[in-house]
Amino acid sequence: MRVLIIHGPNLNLLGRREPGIYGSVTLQQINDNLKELAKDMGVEIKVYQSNSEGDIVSFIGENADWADGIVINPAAYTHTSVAIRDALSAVSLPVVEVHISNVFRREEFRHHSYISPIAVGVISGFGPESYYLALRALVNIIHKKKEESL
Ligand code: CA2
Repeated sequence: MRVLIIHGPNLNLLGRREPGIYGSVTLQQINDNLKELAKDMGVEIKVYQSNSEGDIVSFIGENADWADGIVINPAAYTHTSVAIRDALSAVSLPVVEVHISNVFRREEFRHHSYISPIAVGVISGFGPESYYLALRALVNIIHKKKEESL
């Protein structure tokens, strides 16, 4: 089983800026923990971070054939990007949307997501744990899909 992990803009700053909102764990630490968790579950992951909407769209398109599912924190593009939503829809893979913060406790503009309607689920507000929960949930979904298609 293979999963893409995609981090949107500014998440490379995790642990280094705004620890009050996003905590003190770095993106490198989150990725290391995801790799460890994936290994324990027998899953291969490919991790990608970009500050550019177009590069995220291209990455989704170029890696879809390799993957069985996608965990994505689209960051600010959650609230703005029809292009990322269309790219995710086009590849027909299960998508889990992740947020470190609880977006519903924050400003009104963060309450709307272009991604949620095409995701199988959303995990928001558990800090870095949101990513680990998302990976576990996605792996369960992919297992079920594979069983159903047997
Ligand atoms: O809570 C999340 O994971 C968000 O996706 C993070 C985005 C924000 O725009 C979403 O509404 C919710 C922001 C990511 C920026 O990350 C930073 C990390 C450290 C310092 C500054 C920004």
